[in-house]
Amino acid sequence: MQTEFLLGAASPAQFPAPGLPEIAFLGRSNVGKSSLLNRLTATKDLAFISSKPGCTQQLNFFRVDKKYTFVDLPGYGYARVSKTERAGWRKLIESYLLERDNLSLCLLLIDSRHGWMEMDLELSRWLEYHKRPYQVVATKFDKIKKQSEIHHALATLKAPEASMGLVPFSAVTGQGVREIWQTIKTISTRL
Ligand SMILES: Nc1nc2c(ncn2[C@@H]2O[C@H](COP(=O)(O)OP(=O)(O)OP(=O)(O)O)[C@@H](O)[C@H]2O)c(=O)[nH]1
Ligand SMILES: [Mg+2]
Repeated sequence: MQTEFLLGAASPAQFPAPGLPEIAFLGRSNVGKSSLLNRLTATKDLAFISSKPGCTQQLNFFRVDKKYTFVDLPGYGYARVSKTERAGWRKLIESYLLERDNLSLCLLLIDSRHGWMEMDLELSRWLEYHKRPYQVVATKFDKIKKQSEIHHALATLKAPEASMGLVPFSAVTGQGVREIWQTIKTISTRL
């Protein structure tokens, strides 16, 4: 897959001109947004990954296969940033989600082991209110090993009805890649 880094934006003025159908990666800090992006595009070091939360601090735009733009967003819920900084990120992410005309799909990531946290629910309601189509991705599914725990996770993670469903995903095994691509392709043809 031919993928290139376009630019990193720290303010709406720096967003690239809207063109191709755009896919946004949203979720708590450290949930695995950059890892998902790399796995979907089968590029190892495209989006920078770190075990340290708060790694991605701006909106990073990538052109994928000359057909899509993927946007890696900074994670929310990271405790070790100042209040002002957090408010700044929130404003940046919200203005992106509100104003971006070519935004086709949001991927809302939640950690399979922790499930829905208050801020994830808040974001899902916000996306619904603003009529942004989104699919829920349950990340790090490889960390759930026992069959009984897998059943339990799938039963409790449940996607909101207004979403496009939930896909269990692992950046380690590649589980879920095909399903997510299917959603991206389906929704992009609607634009
Ligand atoms: N076992 C396992 N580890 C994962 C998976 N996805 C991500 N990780 C690990 O989780 C950590 C965070 O991954 P990132 O992709 O950087 O997370 P992020 O959401 O982009 O984080 P921020 O940019 O800080 O918001 C890294 O140590 C990854 O190696 C997965 O599917 N399985
Ligand atoms: Mg990241």
